[in-house]
Amino acid sequence: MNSLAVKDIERSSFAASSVLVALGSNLASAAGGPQQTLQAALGLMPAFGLRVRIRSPFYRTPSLKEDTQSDYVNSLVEVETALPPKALLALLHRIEDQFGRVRRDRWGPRTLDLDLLDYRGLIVPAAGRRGPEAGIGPLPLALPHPALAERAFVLLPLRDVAPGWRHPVTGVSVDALIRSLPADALRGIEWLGG
Ligand code: PH2
Ligand code: MG
Ligand code: MG
Repeated sequence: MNSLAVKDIERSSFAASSVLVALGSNLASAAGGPQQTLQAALGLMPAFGLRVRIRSPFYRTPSLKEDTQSDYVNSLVEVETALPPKALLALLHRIEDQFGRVRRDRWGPRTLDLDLLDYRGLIVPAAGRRGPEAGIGPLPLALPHPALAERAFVLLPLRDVAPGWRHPVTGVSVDALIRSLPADALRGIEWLGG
């Protein structure tokens, strides 16, 4: 009989091929407020060789780390790129810089944050420079993004863009990750559309 072995089915569900980038902003930039900043960053991506294939709606989300900080606007895109992951991460940092990103402290408010969440299912463990000693500069490449599974502001737009997505390390689906968030994790999140 011509059927797939279970191990092949498992492998095929892990065979992620997309490159996913999360966008966030909670400070105005020269382009305008947070949502306009995200729009402008998306508009600039093709000039940097990044083709945006799918974009999620925008969400207004309470700041995760500091309830004294302004709300964020978050979104998420699937991009097409010929760049390898380290070069892509460096490019994302350059685009952040173009929007006046200033790094004063690790969790400070930001004009533009572009996080590489998943690069075709590749696994690159987080090495060095994390935690309190990490300083305030950009962190080295880690894939998938280490905090992705706990963040409603990433998981909701991720489900919009890639509903069949599974965590490359655990195999847990994006739906199951959303369901296992703490009860209050979705509180205050507003769907902005767009
Ligand atoms: N990004 C952070 C810290 N906290 N909170 C929300 N709601 N959205 C973010 O994008 C975000 C955050 C660090 O990058
Ligand atoms: Mg970042
Ligand atoms: Mg971030």
